[in-house]
Amino acid sequence: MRETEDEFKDVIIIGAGFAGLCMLHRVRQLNLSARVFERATNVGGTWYWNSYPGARCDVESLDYQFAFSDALQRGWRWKERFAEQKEILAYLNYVADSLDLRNDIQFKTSVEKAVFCEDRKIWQIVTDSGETTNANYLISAVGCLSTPSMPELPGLSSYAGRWYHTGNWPQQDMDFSGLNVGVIGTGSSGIQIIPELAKQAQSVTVFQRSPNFSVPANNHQHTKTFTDEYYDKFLAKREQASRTIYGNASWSSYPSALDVTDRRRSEIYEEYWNKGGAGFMVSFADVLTNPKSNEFAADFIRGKIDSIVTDKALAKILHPTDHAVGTKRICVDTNYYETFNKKHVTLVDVRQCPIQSITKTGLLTRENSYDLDVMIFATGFDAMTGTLMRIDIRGIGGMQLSKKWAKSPNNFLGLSVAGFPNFFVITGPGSPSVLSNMVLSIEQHVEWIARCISDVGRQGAKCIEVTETAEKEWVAHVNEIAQQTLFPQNDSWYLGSNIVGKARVFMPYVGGIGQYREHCEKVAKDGYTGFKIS
Ligand code: N01
Repeated sequence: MRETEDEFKDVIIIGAGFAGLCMLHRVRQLNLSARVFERATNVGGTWYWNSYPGARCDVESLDYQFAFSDALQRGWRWKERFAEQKEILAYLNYVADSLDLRNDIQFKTSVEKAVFCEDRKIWQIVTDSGETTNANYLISAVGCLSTPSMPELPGLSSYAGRWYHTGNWPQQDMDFSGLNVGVIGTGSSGIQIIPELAKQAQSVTVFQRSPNFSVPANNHQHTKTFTDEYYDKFLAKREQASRTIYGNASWSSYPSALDVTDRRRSEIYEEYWNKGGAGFMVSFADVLTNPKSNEFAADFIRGKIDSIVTDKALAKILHPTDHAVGTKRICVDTNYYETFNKKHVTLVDVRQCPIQSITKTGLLTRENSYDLDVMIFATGFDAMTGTLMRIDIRGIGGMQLSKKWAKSPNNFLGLSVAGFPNFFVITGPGSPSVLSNMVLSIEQHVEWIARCISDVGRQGAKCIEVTETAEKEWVAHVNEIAQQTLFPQNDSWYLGSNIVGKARVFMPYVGGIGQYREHCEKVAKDGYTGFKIS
């Protein structure tokens, strides 16, 4: 297509999950034209693709929603404390319909390439259909966990059964009754799907490489009175939450696990365990910074595994021992450990007995072969950068983002990248993102970007780009804070170490969303310090 025929928009947004929908709405409020490109057939992002049985959010439903519209908030009622995937997807459809967003979203369309044209200061965006659109601004709303990671196991193409990845689940409901099912992977996705499969399947064989720490969700239905009362205080709570570390107003911590008696410590862990949810991680303020405090928490969870799983040898295999609690994201489950008391559920320790290959009928480890009708890969994601690095994004001088980020995903505030003008990343590496209530972080980023675009326009300028110096200083700050915690000490997807060949860099900002927000506010208030505006 000739350039003159290309369509022009003020803003192109990639992705129609929470971030893309929110950004589109905000851009429209600025009276700018926008288009969202979305590879799925509908809105939802991660909540569209992760539709496996048991998929649920580990942030409480009442906090996992937008705060920017009172009408939107009051028009929706969450059923449960932790919403299941179907309900979150319904919520996002409700948002898209209520705000009439669909006519600016182009579904079944992937962005393949985006090139910054230096002379005209615009982005030229090419989709998988070959269509080209020009835009002043390019905004990534691709999410942090949107590119599934498949292990390289020989023989998969010869397998006669069905196989699925939890992060790319078919949209229709599936019935596993009477089937022998194998699950590879015991992170959050595996831990959620295994109990659900065990309710249906004839047998479930779990292939575990590393055990994970998991705490009970203690999920329950909301009463109308509770929800009404909560909504009355919703905005005040959100404001309070945005000044905390993880974005949860109802989480509070005891100071240090080392300052209390053994008995008192156990009582406190018990209190958090019974409350349910990831709040267990903040039982004491130093769980993620002091190895001794962390080990107390780890011992408590291992003790719980022993008390739940009746076969003591099996309980031992489920004990996580290779990482500090929370340095891999803690899992939140419903009857995960209990499921291993069922006779038709088998645990295979593939660290002891590695998987050798997939066969025509199932899976072969060093010691056994397993006949499986269905194989489920709950093997995670190329997180935080994987999706963007697969798009051919080229900035100044034709520099490719994937090359720039090959050794480290350098950025400023997790929002902007030197050499890539007029390009913003919502909840990118270098921001709190996955270590916070994601919806809260998304809204904060969307608001910041909208204000920035509007301020640049008001100055009569066309282009905003972060400087190398500001980027370097931010990366140093993010690393310095991470080093004060236990996070960088253990392999995890936070560090990219689950992906072969990926640079090992701790990606999220752990200074807390309160402190992070202050950084962002200051930059904007001081006239976008660290940026060149032209
Ligand atoms: O992925 P993971 P996930 N052979 O990377 C194993 C979010 N999420 O999809 O640890 C055998 O955590 C791997 O083993 P190991 C949440 O943020 C949220 O479960 O590498 N095993 C590990 O056990 C979460 O943290 C919810 O040794 C192999 C597993 O696969 C993030 O998504 C729900 C293997 C991968 O675990 C990712 O979770 C679900 C191999 N070759 C997900 N390769 C909520 O509740 C990998 N594994 C909101």
